[in-house]
Amino acid sequence: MLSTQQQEAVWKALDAFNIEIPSWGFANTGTRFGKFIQPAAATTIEEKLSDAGQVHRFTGCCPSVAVHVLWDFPRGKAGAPEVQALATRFGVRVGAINPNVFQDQIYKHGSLANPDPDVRRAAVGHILDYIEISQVTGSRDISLWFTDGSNYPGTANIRQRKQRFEEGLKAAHDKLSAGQRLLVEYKPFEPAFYHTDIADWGMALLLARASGPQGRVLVDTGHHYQAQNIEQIVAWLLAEDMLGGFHFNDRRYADDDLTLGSIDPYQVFRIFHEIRFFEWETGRKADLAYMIDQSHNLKSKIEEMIQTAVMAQAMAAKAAVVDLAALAGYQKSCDLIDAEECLKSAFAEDVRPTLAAWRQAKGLAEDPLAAFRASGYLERAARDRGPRNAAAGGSYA
Ligand code: PSV
Ligand code: MN
Repeated sequence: MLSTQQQEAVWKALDAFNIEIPSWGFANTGTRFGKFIQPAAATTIEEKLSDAGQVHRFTGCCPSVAVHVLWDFPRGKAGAPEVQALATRFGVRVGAINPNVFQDQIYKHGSLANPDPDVRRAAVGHILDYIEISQVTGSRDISLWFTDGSNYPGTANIRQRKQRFEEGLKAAHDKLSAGQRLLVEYKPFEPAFYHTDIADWGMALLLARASGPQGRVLVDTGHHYQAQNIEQIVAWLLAEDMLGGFHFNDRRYADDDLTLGSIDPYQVFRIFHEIRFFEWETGRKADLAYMIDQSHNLKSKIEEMIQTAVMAQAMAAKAAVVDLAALAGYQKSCDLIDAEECLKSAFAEDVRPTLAAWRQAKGLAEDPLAAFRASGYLERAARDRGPRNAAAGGSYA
């Protein structure tokens, strides 16, 4: 049972906590072995934003939607005001803009790191167009993830590729408005299997810094090797003032895109704890974009996104009840068992009653998933979209 003081801390944390949902989480996706089509899956940006609006309506903590330009802006820049208007219609706003410089055939050997200057120019050109879109939609963050890399030793000049990345990212950074940020995401594998140009947080940090003062690192929790200590990376990036935000998901093996906290909720808690500890110790608010990056192959998509948002809130709430003053004291005197118990006891707290009370006070349903299920939205979507999904065999975007 939480004390009154702990309940207040949870309340404050929930008031300040929002998490962005990805448009691609509502579309039919799969693995490289195939896709299982869902009748209610969204196939247009209108449907994706409508679904996202449902997640926000029932959770109250997902007011913005990350978009992938190639998949969500079929008319490119020209369509940006329409997408913006649709988002407003469904009660959400357009969040991070994700340029796509990986699907076009010209990117077979990379984008910003491609040895061919024409391809590099095209990639920079695309990113600049996408930044213009962000300026129409009022999006603050440009999230950059690249597939650049190589599959076989000896086939790429790794140092030259690094330099080309520095040049390309600088060019992108130059186009940002004041207040915008360039978020550089890293991933150690896939689709390149020998080397990925931005393979880890250290490389992303160097490139984000080289891009300019508005460059930051984006940590996707699925983009690490097994057993890597992600909260340590978070703590270091916070200390360097270089953490821009997260792509949250869970994983068992690789970049599995599983529901946040479905495998290791304690890790999510530890990440939130490091952020709160940083804020408490420095007296500074960490300026972070919390985003979900999951695509749901088997589970029902809107329901799964609600599950994720609820899990994120619960972990943020548990992190808010860690007694930081006590913890700092135990750490200082090397009271290992007390320090460990202090952290673990917060994780063990049942925050659900406080979450329910907070929701009720905000005019939200106490159980967002049950309320969504009772709304009949999913059945209506399946009825309306089913024939199209069946005929098209689904579409990735
Ligand atoms: C790549 O695995 C990634 O994490 C990037 O963030 C992409 O934008 C996203 O997934 C969707 O493919
Ligand atoms: Mn990601």
